Parts: sequence; structure tokens; C-alpha cells
Amino acid sequence: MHQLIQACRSCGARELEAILSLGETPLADALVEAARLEEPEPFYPLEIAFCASCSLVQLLQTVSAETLFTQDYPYYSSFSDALVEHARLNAERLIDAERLGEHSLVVELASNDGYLLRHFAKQGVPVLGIDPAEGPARAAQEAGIPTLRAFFDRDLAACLVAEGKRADVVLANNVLAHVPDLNGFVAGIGLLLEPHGVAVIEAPYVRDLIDRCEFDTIYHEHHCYFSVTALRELFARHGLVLSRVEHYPVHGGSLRLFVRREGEPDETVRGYLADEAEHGLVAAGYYRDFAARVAGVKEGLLALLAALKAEGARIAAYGAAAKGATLLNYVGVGTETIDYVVDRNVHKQGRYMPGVRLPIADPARLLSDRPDYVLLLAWNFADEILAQQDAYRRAGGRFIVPVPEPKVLR
Ligand code: JHZ
Repeated sequence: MHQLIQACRSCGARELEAILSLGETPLADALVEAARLEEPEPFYPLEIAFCASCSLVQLLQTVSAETLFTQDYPYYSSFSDALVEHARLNAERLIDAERLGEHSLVVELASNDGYLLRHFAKQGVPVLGIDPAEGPARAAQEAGIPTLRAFFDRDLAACLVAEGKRADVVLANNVLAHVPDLNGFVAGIGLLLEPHGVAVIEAPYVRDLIDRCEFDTIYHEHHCYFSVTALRELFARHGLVLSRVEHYPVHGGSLRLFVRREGEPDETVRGYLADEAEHGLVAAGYYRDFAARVAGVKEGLLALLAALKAEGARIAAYGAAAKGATLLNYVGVGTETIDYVVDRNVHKQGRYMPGVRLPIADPARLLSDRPDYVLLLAWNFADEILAQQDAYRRAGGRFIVPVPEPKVLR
């Protein structure tokens, strides 16, 4: 079911330096059905390490992709307005910059419920989504987005090319970290791209993870935590050029990478590489105090919650996010402290957070039930959620943000 890696997931070097262990946690998106509450669930070691050879931060254990992503995968991208807007702007800019039209093809890897491709389809650009998760893939198909239910890899890319399908644009948002066979995936992108094509890839940035102590974004789905240094080497190994890098605040800080079969890196790539070297991301020392800082957040959060409980406060949580599962299970906060979690995703409501088994309810419950505090597990959508929960806040409800350090919002 899970395997300890023997070598770097990217460059194959054998020396990996452990950075942080979060103990054993359940799979972050394996929400528990009410009927299965009596059954035990599997826990897996959650530990990251640094490769001194190519700078890649990565999980030391691999849980199989079939276990992680197929049946019952509850993540649907469309439940965040901010994310859908981010997707729309990305699509419109690409349609313009790459002069996409009815003769083009845009292929998205991990296309989820079609939240991104639909913006291309709306403008008459042919699209193909690829996603192994049954529910989200079905939702995309129902919305008119052609979607292949499969894991993308080198073999699938070769099949598509053999059928005459080559992509002008390959999109891959929040999936590069998810693939156990990183090199096969990137080689597949190289195969699928037209010679003039561009792959536009988004992935959370390891520098934001470390600097802002976003340890809860570590879970079994995320095999890798990328720096530009590690990415440049990964793409180069497959004859691909990392030609441009942009940074966006989504998911706690993400890189948008433009990868091409030809050309040269622009000044943004050179800037990131120089900056990462200067700030030490290319050496293990940068990561060495991370474990102590993470332990500090745990201690601080436990102390804060205990003080609030001692005052008799009732506490709920917002966001049945994967990162919420890591946070609750690592910190060790469950039903003794938190009454329930709310989430707008209807596929999550009625189920339970893995491990800690907190029930998931509709966000409307906050206003009707009026808990004193809400632990914001989906802190990456703080602006959107706080605005949406204005009535609850005006009625006296307070939000607690757990990272980079636990804080009650005034
Ligand atoms: P969210 C996701 O992780 C998914 P998760 C994935 N694992 C990944 O790689 C990373 O992003 C990068 C809900 N919500 O997206 C929706 C509301 O209820 O931060 C989600 O369930 N109301 C592929 O799962 C959750 O919160 C709202 O207004 O850690 C947010 O989960 C909004 C905005 C969201 O990430």
C-alpha cells in the first residue's frame, strides 16, 4: 500500500536528508462515510526530505495513485470563486497570447470538474480533459467538457499522439506534485506538446511553504514541493525549457511555469534561480529549522484552543480541505475541542474528516449555531471566506488562523 523511496523522485540521487516528520496520518482526502465510522482507517507515515543533488523537497513514502485519486475523490475545484476567477484570467490570457482558435487543442492534465477548460471551450477552442477521479471527471463531462478518465503518463501521451492529438497548450495545475512518476509525467508533456506549444503548469512554491510555515499543505497526495531550481533541472532532463516563471497567491503561494520545447529562459527564470541560490534553498541548511517552527505552531495552537475551551468557548472549523486533515491530525485536535467542520462542497457534507472524525456540515450552520470561534482550515481562501461569513462575524463570531502562527482575527 505504501513504499519508502530509495532515491530522489527527480534525479535519482540516493542521499536524501530528512527535514520533517508529521508522524502517521490518514489520507487527507479520504473522508469517512457515516456508515463506516466504526471501521478503522489506514494511517501512513508522512515525512519529507531534501535532495542535495537537485534541491527537490519530497515525501519519503509513496501511497499508490490508485489509492489516492480514484473512487470518492471529493475535491472539486469549482467550489472556490477565487479559483474559478484565477482560472478564467489564465485562460483568457492564453487564448490571446497563443492565438488559440478552433484549430488549436488545449489538453489539461488533472482537469478535475472542468473549471479551467470551460473558459477555453466557451471561446470555441477545442479541449480535452484528463483526470482519473470519477466524480470530478463526470461533472466535467456533464458540463460538456470532453474528459478522458485516466492517469496521464508517457504511455497515454504516446497513445494520444498516435491518434493525431498534439497540444498547442498543455495545462497542469496542482498535479505535478501529485504524480509518483515525475519523470514519466514530464516526458509525457514533452511528447504531447506541438513543437511551438507551451505547457502552463502551476504548483505550490516550496519557499512559501517553508517561510510561511504552511506545513499542513504536506500530505500523501503531494509527493514533491518544488523550487525553481529543482524544476529547471527536471524539465531540462526531458529536453524542455523552463522559459518563464510567475508567482500567484493561490494555495498559499504558487508558481506558474511556462515550459516549451524550444527557446531560452527569460529574466524571470534567471531571477528566481539567483534568488533561490542567494536565500539558500539549494542547500539543506535552509530547511533545518522548519521542524522546530512547525512544532511551535502545534504548541501555540493547542495552547490557544485549550485557553478558549477553558473559558467555555464553542469552536467549529471552516474548510474540509486536505490541508485541514493534516493540521487536525498532526496537531491532535478532534471532537473534544471542535464540534464540526463546515464546507461549501456538497460532496463533502455529511461525511467526516479522516482520522479525527469531525462531521462536515453546510457553512450556513455557522450563522444558525453561532459557535464562538471558527478555526480557518482553508486559510488560503481567507479573503473569500471572511467576506462570505460577514454576517456570522458581525454577530460576534471570531476566526482563528492557524499559520504561519495561530492568531485570532479581530
Ligand atoms: P483547498 C487543494 O487542497 C486540492 P486542499 C489539492 N489537493 C491540491 O493539490 C491543493 O489544493 C493545492 C472549501 N471552501 O482548495 C472548498 C468553502 O467551503 O484550500 C474546499 O473543500 N467555502 C488537489 O483540499 C476547501 O474549502 C469557500 O468559500 O487543502 C478548500 O480546500 C471556499 C473558498 C472554499 O484545498
